[in-house]
Amino acid sequence: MNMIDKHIYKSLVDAKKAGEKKFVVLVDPDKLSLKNLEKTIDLAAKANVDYFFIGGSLIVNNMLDETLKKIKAVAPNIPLILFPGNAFQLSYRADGLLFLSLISGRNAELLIGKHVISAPYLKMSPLEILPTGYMLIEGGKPTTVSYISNTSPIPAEKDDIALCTAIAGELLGLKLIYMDAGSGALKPISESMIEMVSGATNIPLIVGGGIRTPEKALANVKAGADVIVVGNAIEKDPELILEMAQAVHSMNPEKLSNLPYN
Ligand code: 1GP
Repeated sequence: MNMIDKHIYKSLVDAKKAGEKKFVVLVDPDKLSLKNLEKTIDLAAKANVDYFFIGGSLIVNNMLDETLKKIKAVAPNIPLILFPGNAFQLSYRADGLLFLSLISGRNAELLIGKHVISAPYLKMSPLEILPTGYMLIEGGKPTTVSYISNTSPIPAEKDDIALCTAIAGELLGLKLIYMDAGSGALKPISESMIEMVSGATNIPLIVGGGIRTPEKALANVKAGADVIVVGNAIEKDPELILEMAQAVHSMNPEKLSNLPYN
């Protein structure tokens, strides 16, 4: 039986209200060896990671289902959220799905086109659908996502464009904003951009791309990010999960007193 309560969005909104920060480990089923996957799941369970995002721009093998099965077996209490790189990356073994609209771009297919194709499947599916305004921010090198999506990211210094894009996303009724510098970004998103966007919107703000240290993760949550996503750095060094999760959770009200990152 699935042990996850299907209330991912409610838990995100409640956490935001309470000033609680969430830490997400991104797993790209194509990149992780089975050995590293097992280690990553073990460490994530120990570190009280809040969610797994599962996805990648180019999942080319049949590892998606296998990965989901494996995580469910070892860490059944951590919700699994699909972060699909394309409309084929669907599995009912997950708990939720980021229904991404690429609002930083002007590619109609990724704003609404693919959604129309996948809508009837998603409507029937048991997955919790999380409508997400996805914003690519320039991160110092061209990313697979900007190449595949045929869109330009928002320039890293243009805080005002990010701000207006996020506000538009919220006004359109999207439930989450995900600002992403892209996997392995050389420059993660600046704290000033995070601060501006989070100050002007009320929906949970997810930030990822190129976050490599617990210090940067902490700086981002202090700037107003509600959810921090790390993939690449953890693929390289799974042990980082413990420090990263601790840094992000050190902001949480009940844990303020005894953690090293205050
Ligand atoms: C990418 O935001 C995620 O879409 C995570 O980025 O792999 O660089 O941590 P990293």
